[in-house]
Amino acid sequence: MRFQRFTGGGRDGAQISLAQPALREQQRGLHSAGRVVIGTVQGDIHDIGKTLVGTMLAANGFEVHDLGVDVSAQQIVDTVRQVDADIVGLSGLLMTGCAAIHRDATPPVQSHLSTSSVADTVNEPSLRIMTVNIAHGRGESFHQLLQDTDTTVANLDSIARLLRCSGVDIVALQEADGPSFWSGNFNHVDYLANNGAFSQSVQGMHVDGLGLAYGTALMANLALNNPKAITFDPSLSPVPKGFTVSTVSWPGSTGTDVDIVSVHLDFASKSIRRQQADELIEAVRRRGRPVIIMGDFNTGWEENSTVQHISRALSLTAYSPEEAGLETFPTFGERLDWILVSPGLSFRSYHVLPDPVSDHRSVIAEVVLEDTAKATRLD
Ligand code: B12
Repeated sequence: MRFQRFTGGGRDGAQISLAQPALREQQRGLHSAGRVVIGTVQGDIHDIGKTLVGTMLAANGFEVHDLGVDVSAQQIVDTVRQVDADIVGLSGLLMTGCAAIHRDATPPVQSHLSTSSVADTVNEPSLRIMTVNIAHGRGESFHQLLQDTDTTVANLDSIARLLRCSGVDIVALQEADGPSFWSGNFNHVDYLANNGAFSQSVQGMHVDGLGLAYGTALMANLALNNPKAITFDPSLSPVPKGFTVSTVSWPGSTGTDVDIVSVHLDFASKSIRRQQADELIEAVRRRGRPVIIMGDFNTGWEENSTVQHISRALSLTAYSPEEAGLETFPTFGERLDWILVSPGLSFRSYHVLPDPVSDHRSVIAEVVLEDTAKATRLD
């Protein structure tokens, strides 16, 4: 199946509904020029352009099966088979729908080493960043022990497709496995870097032993300098957590180095989270650079929460912290995954992606260096 991109538009819904009866009248008596299945892809509800196109096709003698909006790949495939369609037309205006369109169209992924370089992947003075808790490759299922390796690989393939489709420069991963008996005995970060087309990766194993290895990681198409992985004081929690940090040179701005952190904080106890946060704050201060901290903070923006504590201590900004609709943990409807940026950096865009890659949803943002001030050092 080939996809073609259309641009343009500019009519409104009222005009379409006025035009439809007349067009249907005109269509009567014509024999079908072909069967068309049309719809707006999953996660997307924009339908003005799609309806306009469907109406014009119907007026020109096509038999149009309009599936409406937020249509899954399976619904499309089923209808194509059912009506024996000649043409499939998919509409999608959201960048986040891109992975849904590609899900069934992308050929099986082969392992390959990325050949991309800083020069050919980053030419804007902004950074496209993403954070995602990949939950040991279990997708939305209950536990990784209960699934076979093929399922783990298929789940990671979905994440790799999302990463390629989103075109991010840097991604922060949490619950990212090294070879572990419960998730196929292979390194998930290496697999995602190869299949998601990242040239660099840094992985911090906060748990390592007894056949299990996992933690936080960064993958990028920029040089990841001064990499370091810190596991929080293990006496704090029976399930060790920590963070991975590296420095990147801001694309297009000589001399601006920024630390990028992928962090995972304790899920069970606020006091443990607070102590882990203090370790993180101290380490970030010691490095002395502007910072972007991304990850699973296991806490929302409520009064005095750990995410607020970190933001305040390091003067970091979160994107619209009180805004509804940016929840990342659907089970409890909570916003647990955050991106915090230093003064001098700001968000050009920020989205929570609908793709069900794990029990968490991924967050994608474009961050720009403000013209007036270079990002502030934390000393
Ligand atoms: C109207 C609109 C809405 C309306 C949609 C109403 C409706 N019933 O469709 C509402 C308010 C609901 C809406 C919601 C949102 N929107 Co909106 N929306 C727009 C807007 C302003 C116009 C789109 C439109 O209808 N254009 C007119 C039609 C006629 O043109 P068209 O869609 O391009 O269609 C033409 C071609 O593309 C082509 N075509 C289209 N489909 C098909 C299919 C086939 C088969 C073919 C052959 C051709 C074809 O032919 C058409 C005729 O020329 C655009 C901005 C813009 N100027 O495009 C943002 C825009 C698309 N929305 C945007 C966003 C982010 C959102 C929200 C996420 C906002 C939010 N935070 O809630 C939500 C999305 C919710 C969801 N899950 O989908 C972004 C998307 C950014 C991105 N690339 O990811 C845009 C680009 C605005 C922006 N600059 O930020 N939106």
